Amino acid sequence: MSSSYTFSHAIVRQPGESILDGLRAIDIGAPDISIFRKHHADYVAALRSTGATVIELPIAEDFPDSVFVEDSALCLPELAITMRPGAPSRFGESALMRPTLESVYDNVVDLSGSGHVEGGDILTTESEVLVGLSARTDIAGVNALRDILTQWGYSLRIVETPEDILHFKTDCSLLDEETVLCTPKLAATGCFENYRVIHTADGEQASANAIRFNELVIMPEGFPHTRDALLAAGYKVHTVGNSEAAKLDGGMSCLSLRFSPRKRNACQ
Ligand code: CIR
Repeated sequence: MSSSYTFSHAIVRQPGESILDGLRAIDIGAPDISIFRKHHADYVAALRSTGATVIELPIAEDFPDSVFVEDSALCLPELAITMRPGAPSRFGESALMRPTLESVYDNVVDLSGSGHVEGGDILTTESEVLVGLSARTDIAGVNALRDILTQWGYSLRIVETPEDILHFKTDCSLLDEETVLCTPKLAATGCFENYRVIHTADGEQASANAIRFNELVIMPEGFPHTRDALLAAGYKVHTVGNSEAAKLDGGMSCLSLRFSPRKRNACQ
């Protein structure tokens, strides 16, 4: 079993009206909430279609970006680690997520210290945990995360998130044990030298934020050349609209926490 892309569970949170106040690098217009909700429902249906249990959390209007649940925690089979988001408006999202993690995990650990890490900067593969330093993830946070991961037998490798990119995983996704989907720009940093790399097609860099979730590669709609490359490589591809989340720099990975907890009775 490949624990890096085979999952029994996912956690998502429904988007609220306050998503209009969500963070964004460049303002390209307000997200349309009803379209966002439709896309979100399609995303949840795609996760569920693989047989996974999807825990849908209620709207949290106090946290405009809380639909992007991935940034609040790192979920591994043995434990969940709550993050310390680098964006001040998102800091409280980890405490908000904690009770749900406790309901499915025996071990929930908080990232300690004064550093910051957001889940979007973490790519867990079969052999290592890659963490990209970014405007949201700093070295103090990464060192605190390394301390925890080492205790649990994981190896952490620090990588580079290109400067104008929000998160490491904005530009890459794991496809299987040895393969990643990646923008040429991120691949050029050399971080995936030991992996097989499928590049996003020219002009389709925004398709890099996809997820491998059980048998599916779930990717954003509107990137036909990258989609064709994935189909040609033998992946089962499912596309979901992402136009509204993209206005807030969000993509497929940001919208869920994905995991298979080793817990006595992990079901909801
Ligand atoms: C933010 O800037 O924090 C949100 N608007 C988008 C977060 C996207 N999350 C992710 O890439 N993991």
